[in-house]
Amino acid sequence: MTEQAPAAYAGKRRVLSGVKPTGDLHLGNYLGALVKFTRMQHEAETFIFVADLHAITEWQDPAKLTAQTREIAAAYLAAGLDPKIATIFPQSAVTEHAELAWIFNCVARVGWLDRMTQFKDKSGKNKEKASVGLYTYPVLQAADILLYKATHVPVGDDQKQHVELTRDIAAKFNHDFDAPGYFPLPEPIHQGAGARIMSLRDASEKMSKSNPSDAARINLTDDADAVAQKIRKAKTDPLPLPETVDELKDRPEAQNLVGIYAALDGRTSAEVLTEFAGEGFGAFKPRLADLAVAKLGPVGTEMRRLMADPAEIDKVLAAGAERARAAAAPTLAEVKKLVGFWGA
Ligand code: AQP
Repeated sequence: MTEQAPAAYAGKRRVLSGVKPTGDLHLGNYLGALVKFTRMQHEAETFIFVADLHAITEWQDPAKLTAQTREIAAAYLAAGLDPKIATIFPQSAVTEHAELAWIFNCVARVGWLDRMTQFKDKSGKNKEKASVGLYTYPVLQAADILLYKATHVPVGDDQKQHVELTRDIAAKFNHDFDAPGYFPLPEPIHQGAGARIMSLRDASEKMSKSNPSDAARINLTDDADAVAQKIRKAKTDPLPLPETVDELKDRPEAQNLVGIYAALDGRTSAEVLTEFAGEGFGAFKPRLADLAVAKLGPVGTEMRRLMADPAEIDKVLAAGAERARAAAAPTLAEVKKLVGFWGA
């Protein structure tokens, strides 16, 4: 579908994103999400949620879900999100997300969802046993975005397809309910450096909270010793670092570690190689560990301080939920009217 974003939205940037409370936040989440959110809050009206509705597409221990939700909020704040600027809230506290998702379930086509590669990746060989929620979660994502009429969505490589789907749902809704231009067609903002940090144990997989091996990721709450040890044990090859990025192509582990160094230091991989070409991992890894500890240490310390005061985090989440609801409720009311629901 090719509908253009209407002129009414030109210049008004509204950005939305979130992280699932599914376990310990790691370096990939930090570089791929938190650092970018912190920058975004100064460039656009920013809504950042804790994606608890998405989290339960795979079973979460109820006793841990609340704590994990607070942990994500603590990470947002520790990374530099300012609740006076950005709206920070738990997704489930704004029930409009689920209501709009249902309506969008009736707009999206089965064929569209069948093409989503993430479902295939996440459900693996056990597709029959995956939850229905996991299958339709890109529709919930579309509701998250369009509820706030977000114009831009920061995405990693694996999420681009979902923004396309969101655009298709927006265009079909606008068409089916005779409301041209009602929903804007959001644009993906590509993440650039840090878009995909890979596992330290197997560079063909991304670093992920749900990987059962803790050694595969650097958690934001790891202490300096743990960070250094995980980097020391990270899988590598015996060759020295090359002079050009091109020569890293068939060396995924080396490419990953150089990429992590570059993202943490705000440089390109090429610049990092200029400094380290010819050095072995014996020399490179301790330098990477020092850099990781210097960058992540203060974030972990602040997260621990915040997590020791859950009431403070709850205050931020409650205030954010109220602000988010105020933005979301008018959209849902209009949508219900457009759909023709009684009393709307
Ligand atoms: N390895 C990664 N490299 C760069 N960015 C990453 N993100 C996640 N992993 C990496 C970014 O973090 C944000 C939040 O992701 P999420 O928790 O909502 O879902 P996810 O992408 O599925 O993250 P995980 O850690 O892999 O969680 P699990 O294991 O529960 O599925 C997103 O912006 C994502 O791009």
